Amino acid sequence: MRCFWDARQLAHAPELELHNGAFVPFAESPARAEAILAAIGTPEAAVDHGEARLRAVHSEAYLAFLWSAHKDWRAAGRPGDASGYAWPVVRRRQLSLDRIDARLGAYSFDAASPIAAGTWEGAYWSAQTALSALGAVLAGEPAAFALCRPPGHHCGSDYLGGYCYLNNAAIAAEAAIAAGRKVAILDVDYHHGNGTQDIFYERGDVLFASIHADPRTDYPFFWGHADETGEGEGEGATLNLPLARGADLAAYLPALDAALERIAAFAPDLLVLSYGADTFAGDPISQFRLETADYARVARRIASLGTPTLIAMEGGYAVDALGANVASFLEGFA
Ligand code: OKP
Ligand code: ZN
Repeated sequence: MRCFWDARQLAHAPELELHNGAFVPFAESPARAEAILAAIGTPEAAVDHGEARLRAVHSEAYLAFLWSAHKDWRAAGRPGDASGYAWPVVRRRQLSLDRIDARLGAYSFDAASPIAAGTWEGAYWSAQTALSALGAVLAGEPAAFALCRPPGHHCGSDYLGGYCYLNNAAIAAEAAIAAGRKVAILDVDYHHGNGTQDIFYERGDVLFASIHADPRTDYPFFWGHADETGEGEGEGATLNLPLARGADLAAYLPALDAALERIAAFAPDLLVLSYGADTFAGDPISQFRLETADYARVARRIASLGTPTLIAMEGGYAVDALGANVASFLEGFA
């Protein structure tokens, strides 16, 4: 399978994550990409498709914020990575505030996504990697893999969160729609893809289906519940299939079949797959029990749809097993 990647994605290298009052190493590390690269062989370099493709999903104001946030942080005399601490949860409204702390609050929904010096560059090329792999699928490949990192599925049109800054899957989906394709998105990361869901929530022309840990127990908590089915023209075009912690392949496959059945009924001519390997039994921040060999079976079932597919990398934090898990998935798909 053709694989895409750009070394500039490594520029995003946040240092630490504050969690439960203690500093812990940042889980979404450049080492994740290195581990995948070591397992899949030499990928093709991403091609720059420009910033206009980003603006099809993200607001101008959000992109301007993301571009300058770390510089603004430093200009304010602050050390390390930029990270917010105050959020407008109550009566959120449009205010044009200058203070970097206010802007971090306005454009984030959690504190899990620090903005480092190279965050814009890394996120920009992660999105370009998704667009480049999409290009291969639009040109006739049955499937292509985008080694996106940082991931994207928690990020909405005007907010970051969950290690995500630009929504790679949504950006690729919009580009595919612009190329005349009917698009479905399947998200199989352990965590619900709340940003992707939000972007397409009122759209009937894009199906969003997701299998993930029940948000009653797991991040992102506030979205991904089974009763979220879309709104307005999008009513019925969102499908959430939350599973209890501890799910193994036997518990996973019925949900996968339900998602695939819905996708087949929607009859897309292009599938964007948000693939996270954090459903792995050994993942340090997740609680499902898929094994390395299971990814080949999951991938084979998804491939059996026969729909041209862009596979975009999302999470997966067991770095020692990550390469093998991704390779198993890609081999199963092919
Ligand atoms: C990103 B992706 C656990 C903290 C969890 C955020 C998780 C983001 C996951 N110690 N914080 O969906 O893999
Ligand atoms: Zn995840």
